[in-house]
Amino acid sequence: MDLPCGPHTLTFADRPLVMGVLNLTPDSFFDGGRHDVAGAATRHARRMAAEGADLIDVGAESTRPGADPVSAGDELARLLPVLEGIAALDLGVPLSVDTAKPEVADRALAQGAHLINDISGAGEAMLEVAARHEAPVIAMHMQGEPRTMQQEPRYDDVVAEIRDYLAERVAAGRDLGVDVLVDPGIGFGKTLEHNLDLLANLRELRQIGAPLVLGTSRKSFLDRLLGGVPVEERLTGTLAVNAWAAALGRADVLRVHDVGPHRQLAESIGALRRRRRSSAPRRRVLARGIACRSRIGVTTAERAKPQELLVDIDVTLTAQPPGRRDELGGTVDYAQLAAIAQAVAGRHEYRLVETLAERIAATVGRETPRVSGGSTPWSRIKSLRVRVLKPGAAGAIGAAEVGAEIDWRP
Ligand code: HH2
Repeated sequence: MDLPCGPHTLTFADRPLVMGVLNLTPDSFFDGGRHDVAGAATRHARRMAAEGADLIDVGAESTRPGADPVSAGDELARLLPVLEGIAALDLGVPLSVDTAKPEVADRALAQGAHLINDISGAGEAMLEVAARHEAPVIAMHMQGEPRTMQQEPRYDDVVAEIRDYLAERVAAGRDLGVDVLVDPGIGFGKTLEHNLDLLANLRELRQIGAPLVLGTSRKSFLDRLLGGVPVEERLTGTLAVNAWAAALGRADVLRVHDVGPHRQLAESIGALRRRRRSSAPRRRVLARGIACRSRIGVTTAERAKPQELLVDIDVTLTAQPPGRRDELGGTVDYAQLAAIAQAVAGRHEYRLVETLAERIAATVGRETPRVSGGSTPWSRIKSLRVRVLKPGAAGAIGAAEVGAEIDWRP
């Protein structure tokens, strides 16, 4: 997917993009005071571009827990000279402005920034600024405000609440023709457990259908997770969490202080993803139309005697290691798939076809039927689809097919 971003294009393909952090603040939790004079800031921007940053995020207000707000005037006084300096370097990299103030975003976009990064979720005024400049926006979730956000954050279901909130911001952006990227806001009004729940369930946030941005870099949840690690020593933890998030959670943009190591991480993930795609076509073993008999139905009368069912089982297998293409150990036995379906159908009474489908799937998953002779099985079941059809019931209501289908994962 390509996202226009001023004269640049953000391409979301095999690897996550690396967004380098440039804080022009005296008080940011990691790089505060290091780049708060214009010369140091532009040098750091150039270094990050050379190390492989895909974007540079320039911020002039610290949002660390407990930070005091900064006026728009002070924020602009820090930002504008640096944006001008970096724009003059022509680094070939889009610049984002990390601000929650629409008036600051407006001036920054006019001065050469290309997208907005708003930790306050990109409200209507911010979306209007973005629309006017035809700039994309990162909408980040935060509970509360930086000064107080870590005092007892609460959620009923942190993943669902944040997914719904971000989906709503994407919809609001779409109404104005603005491309919105989403960010769950790690550490912004979240306990360690909230952060871990979000990181472990990023795919649920991806269902929103917008590019997913993630900022874990050297944050204090790593200190708590790892049992006391100062900010200077959190690079390894950051890399581990970001590798997980990009490889398994499919995070699209990693917002980081350490660009070089993250570009290596991103390239490694990209190479592995391409390799897996080229070397491992998806394999499915099918056993369809398996004739089964079962006492099944909602009413007692229906369950009084067995009825004919047709069961389809589609087994998706894990990738084959190179050089192990035609080996019996790498597949499942479709004769055994049929035998399992018939045994599970005949063993009990069921009221619902989906219950039977689930039982068949769980049994196939547990017993992983191997082809005899495949003495050292190395392949695993990645997922299963089981469909149970009731031909008799379909005929009675004038339908071609009735039944249920479930997707199952180990
Ligand atoms: N985190 C920080 C600031 N901006 N923006 C997005 N989209 N996502 C984040 O997770 C995020 C963010 C906080 O980190 P940092 O800028 O390094 O610190 P400080 O706020 O103290 O300047």
